[in-house]
Amino acid sequence: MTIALYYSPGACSFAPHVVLREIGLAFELREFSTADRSNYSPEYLAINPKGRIPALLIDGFVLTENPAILAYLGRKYEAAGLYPFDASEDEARCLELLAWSSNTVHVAYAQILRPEWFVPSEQEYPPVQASGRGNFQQGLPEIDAHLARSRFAVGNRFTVVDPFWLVFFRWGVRQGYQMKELYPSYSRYVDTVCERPAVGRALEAEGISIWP
Ligand SMILES: N[C@@H](CCC(=O)N[C@@H](CS)C(=O)NCC(=O)O)C(=O)O
Repeated sequence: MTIALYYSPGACSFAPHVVLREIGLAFELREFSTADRSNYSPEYLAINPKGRIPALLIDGFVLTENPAILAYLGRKYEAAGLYPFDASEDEARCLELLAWSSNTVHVAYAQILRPEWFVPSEQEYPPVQASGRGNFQQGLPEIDAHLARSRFAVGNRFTVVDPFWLVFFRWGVRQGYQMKELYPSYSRYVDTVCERPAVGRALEAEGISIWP
């Protein structure tokens, strides 16, 4: 069975990358870097016509959209314990946080990095980016407050949501935010999550780090 993750170093594809390693699957990493726009190459568009990263290929089945990929992996490989089946409220929370992470926090960051997706003319980029920074900086304290009450995104267990939140933390560092001072609970949680061997291996494989 061929399992492949189409990723770009440091992109949101880092979340399913960690999940694949947590599950312990043998998989191929296929790099299509957003930095050089190879995610818009004909080769990648044949996999995902939207040109967005990530895409997951499992035995001929291609899946896109991070929340779908993360929930699918968590549910399909139930034994890894990355998806809460046992308590319906936990499962609902997991889906709620995947949706919010994708449609609110991730989109805020896209406003900063890719204003051209939101407005047609370059003159309009600065206000879109400013609004993105505002929106992103609303998401980060929400995560911090959540983690002041809860060990992981969903209660006491590491789930498919957590590697997604690790991505946002790293992006906050990249934006130059004083993450440790501003978001102490989020920072402590990231230290804990980074102790997981799967996270360390994924960082190494992508050639990235949380801190510069
Ligand atoms: N809704 C998509 C969004 C994916 C997305 O926008 N990914 C970024 C990387 S984090 C991307 O593909 N960017 C393309 C680019 O920057 O050209 C999802 O949840 O998977």
